[in-house]
Amino acid sequence: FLPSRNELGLVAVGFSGGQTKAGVDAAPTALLEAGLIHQLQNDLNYNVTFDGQVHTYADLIPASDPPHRNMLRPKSVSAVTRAVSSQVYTHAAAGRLVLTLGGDHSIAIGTISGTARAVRERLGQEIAVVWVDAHADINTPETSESGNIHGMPVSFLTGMTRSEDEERFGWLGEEHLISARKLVYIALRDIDRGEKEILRREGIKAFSMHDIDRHGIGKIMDMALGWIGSDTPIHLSFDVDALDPMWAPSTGTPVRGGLTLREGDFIAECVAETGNLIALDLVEVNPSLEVTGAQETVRAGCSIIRCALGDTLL
Ligand code: HAR
Ligand code: MN
Ligand code: MN
Ligand code: MN
Repeated sequence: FLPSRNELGLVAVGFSGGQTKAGVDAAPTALLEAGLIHQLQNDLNYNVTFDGQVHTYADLIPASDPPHRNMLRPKSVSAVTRAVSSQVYTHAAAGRLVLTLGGDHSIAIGTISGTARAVRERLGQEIAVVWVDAHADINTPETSESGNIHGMPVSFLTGMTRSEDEERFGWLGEEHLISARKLVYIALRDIDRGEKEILRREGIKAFSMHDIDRHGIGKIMDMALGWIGSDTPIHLSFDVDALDPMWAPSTGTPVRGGLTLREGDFIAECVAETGNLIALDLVEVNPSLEVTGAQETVRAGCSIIRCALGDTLL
């Protein structure tokens, strides 16, 4: 069931409702205009299945969407991620490696739930998630200081946050969830107080920038992939703000002291080398921030994608 070597499903999600800055919804278009599909087809030999649309899900966004349990725009994010989940599921169930272009990181509620369900159905197995980010995005609605759902996706995906309300993430079932034991963070450096407590309590594997400085990225990847084990399908969720703003300035919540471009590419290459990658998200590129730097960030995003999808130097 692991995706056939050269089949790729592409989902373009032009959605920004998980946070408050306009522009992140324009990222898929910017990445595609940079020639991403050509690179995937011609340089990497993928057969790309793509509906040709940057989805905005306009018909799914309700006219009224008041805050609920401290979440901003809960119905909108719920409806969009539900649709994304089924798009990603369809590609994965058809044996395609799934590449999703965000959008803000709330969309991972959709992407990861989609692959989790497909792998559970086909293999009876749980997926592993490698979450590369300056942030842990594991706030519950109650611990969040911002109310932005892009800071909460992991709490929904691990079942720590649950809802009975179908229109506000109640659609997430057991088949969509992941195990906190099979989640690994890399590049963390801006974690909220409540998140630290959650990470500690749940015993979640996390490699911070401090750990990367201490051991080097090579050793960190050995430890991260060793934790996951060799025969587990991996969903790689890559937030471009994991990179230092020197390399990726055009993003909504930049944090200094991050990965070099090479370290980011290396992480992606190591995941590719396992042969177990089943899905990749590239999120939080915001082309409207840093007028001068947007092309740099877009190029960095394309580079991460190529590396994760198996581009090799030699
Ligand atoms: N922790 C903060 C919050 O919950 C900031 C989250 C920022 N998230 C992203 N995705 N940019 O990683 O609001
Ligand atoms: Mn994130
Ligand atoms: Mn982030
Ligand atoms: Mn903070």
